[in-house]
Amino acid sequence: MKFKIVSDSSSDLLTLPQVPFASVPLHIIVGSREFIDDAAVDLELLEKTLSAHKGPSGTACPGVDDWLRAFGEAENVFCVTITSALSGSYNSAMSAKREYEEQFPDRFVHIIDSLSTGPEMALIIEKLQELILSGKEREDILREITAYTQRTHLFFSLETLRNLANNGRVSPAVAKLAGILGIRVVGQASPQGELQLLNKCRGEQCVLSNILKYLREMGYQGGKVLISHNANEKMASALADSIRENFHAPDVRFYPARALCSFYAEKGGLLIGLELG
Ligand code: X90
Repeated sequence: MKFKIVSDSSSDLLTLPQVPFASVPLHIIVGSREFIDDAAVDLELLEKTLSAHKGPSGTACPGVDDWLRAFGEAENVFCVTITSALSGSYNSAMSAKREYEEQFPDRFVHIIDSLSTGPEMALIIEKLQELILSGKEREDILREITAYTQRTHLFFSLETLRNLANNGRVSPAVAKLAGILGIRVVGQASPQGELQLLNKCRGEQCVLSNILKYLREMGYQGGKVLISHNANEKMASALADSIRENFHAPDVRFYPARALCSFYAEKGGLLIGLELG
């Protein structure tokens, strides 16, 4: 196998139609129960368990062996991880890369720190698939994907930052700013791969018009958009429609997030990955 794409499960992708792909699950721990974010995870049961649970809950990133298993026998691996600013996933993938290349000197692993998550990772992965299918050589793929990651972006709308704050992924000050019932925060992945809040909104219309405004300000011109949501198909679909209409965007898709992003984005959360330029 010449090329393989690997990511952790925060990309929300389980398979790719045309290129060998593996997703390496993160784990969600709720009291004494552990949910593995793979194809078999019961998202409804996770949601029920979380709502009923009063104590702490958390997550764990993949270990080095999990990554090594996913790299498998591939000659060239392109691997995309969740932001290294919020998770150990990237570091663990880097250790796996070192072991893999030491054990098989003729093989190559390139790890991309997405400095983001969810749909922005999915954009990078779909672009990798396209580059591989077009028959390009490894060095060209590497150059083009590096340039591509400079023109993707992630916005989000969240109804609560509780799980992020309880797990130390946002500062208590940021969580406090967002902590009022009925308020949604709109934000983006910062250049350092952290959460950056942009505005607070009461009501869906405010979120939708804010996101359109930020897209315009960024110079978005109708590139591909992927939207993942936690139990909020209605808003995801409304946002997709207005992006299609306002920017004549031909490729705007939405889908439910899987376990890791659902846990942190929480009910009602939306993540929006987009291509600029
Ligand atoms: O290693 C681990 O246990 C995983 C920790 C992941 C923490 C962050 C997950 C964020 C999920 C929330 C909104 C989008 C934030 C984007 C900032 C880059 C989604």
